[in-house]
Amino acid sequence: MGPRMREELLAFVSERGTLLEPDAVEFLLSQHDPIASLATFLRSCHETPFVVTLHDVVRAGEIGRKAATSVRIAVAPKAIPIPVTIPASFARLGEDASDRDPNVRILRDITGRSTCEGTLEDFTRYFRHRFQVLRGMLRSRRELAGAQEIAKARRSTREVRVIGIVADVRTTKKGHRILDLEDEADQISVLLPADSAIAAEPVVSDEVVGVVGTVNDRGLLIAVALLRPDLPSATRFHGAPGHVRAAFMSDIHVGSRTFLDEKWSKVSAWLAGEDEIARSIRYLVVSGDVVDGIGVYPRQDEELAIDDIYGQYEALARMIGALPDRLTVVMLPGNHDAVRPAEPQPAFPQSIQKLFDSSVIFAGNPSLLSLDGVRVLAYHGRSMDDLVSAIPGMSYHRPIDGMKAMLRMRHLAPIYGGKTPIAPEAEDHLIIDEVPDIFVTGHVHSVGVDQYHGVVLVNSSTWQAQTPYQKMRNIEPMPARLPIVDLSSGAAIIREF
Ligand code: D5M
Ligand code: FE
Ligand code: ZN
Repeated sequence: MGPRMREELLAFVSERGTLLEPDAVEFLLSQHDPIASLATFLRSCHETPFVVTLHDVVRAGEIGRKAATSVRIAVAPKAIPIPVTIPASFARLGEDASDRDPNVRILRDITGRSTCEGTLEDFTRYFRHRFQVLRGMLRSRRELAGAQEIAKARRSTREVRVIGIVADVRTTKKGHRILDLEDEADQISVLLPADSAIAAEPVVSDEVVGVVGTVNDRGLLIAVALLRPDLPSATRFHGAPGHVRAAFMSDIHVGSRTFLDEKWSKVSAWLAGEDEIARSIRYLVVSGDVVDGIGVYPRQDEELAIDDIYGQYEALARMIGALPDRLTVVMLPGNHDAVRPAEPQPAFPQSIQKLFDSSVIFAGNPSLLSLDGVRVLAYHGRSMDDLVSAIPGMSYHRPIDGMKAMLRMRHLAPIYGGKTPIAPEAEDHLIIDEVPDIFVTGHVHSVGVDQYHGVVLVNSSTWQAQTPYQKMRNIEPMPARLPIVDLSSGAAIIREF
């Protein structure tokens, strides 16, 4: 389908005051009548959604399963251009952000609260805490009411419900999946039959799941249902009064030769300019990898433009200092930054904080923030590397899928012992305990906005071009995109620079 159709489709979308996810655009353009397909979907909604996802349009009405499969294959491997259609209402409703005082609180992070020494007792205590909290969430699910301890369930001849942490997961030659589930006292092997839908469910090590099934005469639990803590089905977006916006960045990688300084100048000038949307942005959340760091990977020195760690933060401090005063910046570390690599990571040390204007607020990774009362869970996203390796079909190009998986598991970094180093703190700070209004990650150098059970999802792009390492691994970044979320409605847009 030609560029005319694309334009018409985007114009239609903008007229309706909604946005189309890039995958959804490509999908619709592969349909016989893209606008009619979209209109059918919109008619089926009670309210116009702020973003229409691939999932939405695939499910909508007459669109067959076959088409969905072929499109998934067609769009998966390459980066897709983001349509920069901004609904007129987004610009019109904006409120001047300089009219009110900023209201930022860090509700939760590890800074100053680390207790971990890495002893064996620390590990045991850490996993017990993870298990108990997530089991508590699972127990409140109707399907798992009355869940039994594994030791008791294994002797039952009736249908049982158990909750355990996944110690191992494997696939048999016949395509069955076997989970080894553990609770505090016992363990059991669970079979997800090859011919059932649950066998296709991705399960990862160290997540906590619930199983309904029957134990056979060999002590194997044959599952009929697999349950995750997940989010309640409809969470309400707790909007702030007034249409003030937050913008999201990450992975600036200052100090790298591939840092995109021209793109940075563009976004910086736009933020300081007269654009109505720019003027409505009050908060800028920066979710890690703010500089490229030193010695993060082998032979990094060959790719550095600034080879001094303080020099990198000083350059960043100048860039942040040049942003307009109405912006309150909240900054987290990532895996390239100068704090301990193990998660949860504390906020930057004083030696780095003092390089910045006093208006910058430093938080740990992850952290739960409140911006005008809107709860933002910000996490750099290192665990995406492990999810991409563990879950078939998961891709660096679709970080939103990984974020939804995290929400279903109610955990930011379920897999222990992979690429994501995790410090065994007394409590598991990587559990998604409270349901946020906005969930943001970075790290994968892609971009996306979506929602899941009422939570706005944001993946916050990068300001670094493709690195030689990413080229080798065929990771195509989508740099210089700025996701912006309206803190009153939860509506989200992506602005490209
Ligand atoms: O990560 C930027 C992107 O590059 C992200 O998609 C992960 C990928 N990446 C980087 N290093 C590795 C390693 N060692 N293994 C797998 N994937 C990797 P950043 O944190 O900016 O380096
Ligand atoms: Fe990065
Ligand atoms: Zn990173």
